[in-house]
Amino acid sequence: MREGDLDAREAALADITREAAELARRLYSDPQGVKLKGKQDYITAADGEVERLIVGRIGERFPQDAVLGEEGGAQGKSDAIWIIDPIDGTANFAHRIPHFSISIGFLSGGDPKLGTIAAPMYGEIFRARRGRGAFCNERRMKVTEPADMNRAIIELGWSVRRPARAYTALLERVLGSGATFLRAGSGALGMAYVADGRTHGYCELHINAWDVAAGVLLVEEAGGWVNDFFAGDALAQGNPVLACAPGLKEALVGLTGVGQANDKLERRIQ
Ligand code: LIP
Repeated sequence: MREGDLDAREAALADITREAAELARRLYSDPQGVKLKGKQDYITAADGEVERLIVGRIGERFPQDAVLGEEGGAQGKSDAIWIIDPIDGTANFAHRIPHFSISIGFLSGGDPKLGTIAAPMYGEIFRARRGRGAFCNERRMKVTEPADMNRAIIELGWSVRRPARAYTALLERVLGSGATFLRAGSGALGMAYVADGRTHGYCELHINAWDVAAGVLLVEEAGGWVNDFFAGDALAQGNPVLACAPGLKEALVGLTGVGQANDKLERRIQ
């Protein structure tokens, strides 16, 4: 894609992200239509409303582009595709826990070129462009390397999409390495925090493309390493994800199994 076409999409993305963040912020105080899509898999009216706003704005400006949204699914056929999670951390949002985000990634040629992650209740917008670095509001982000694993903070995402014992086994290995962990409930924000050096790694044994399409680019543009998340049929099926400071790659790939040649970890555990 030509730089000029990316310039136009980067500018549009900034406007759309601000508008979507403002809408989510308004809807947060009284979440409506809270339902379960499955065990511990929440949806609210806000997920649909925010996604419709984002998809509508993209359609107005780039009708030729394709979109993939968590709620609305795939629309359009193009090599230029927007991947949208309108409320990432919906379980938190549904319970008025402010740790949620809006994630919008733009891929061209199968590679993420643009990404934003907005945290409306924290007043933060994380953004990146391929080859142009990553920023939190106007401050440049950089991953941080802990001196050793005893100082490392690794976020471990969890969902019912993988067996609980796969998660507890992962947790035991990570704690056994001397690191500490957290699970905050928004994979997108988890990736943004690695990019901003607030944590040193994010791992989830299965996550969807809309949760991390922007986060992968943020971490890479902040000097971090991410496994080959977009391999195979990631857009339709999701994949395991591991993102971290480069110095922790070897240790975390060993501990998590994600990023190894065939990182189908859960099969080995069962
Ligand atoms: C959530 C992810 C989180 C994962 C949850 C869920 P949602 O996304 O951000 O990392 O552990 O299961 O997938 O459903 O709130 O958009």
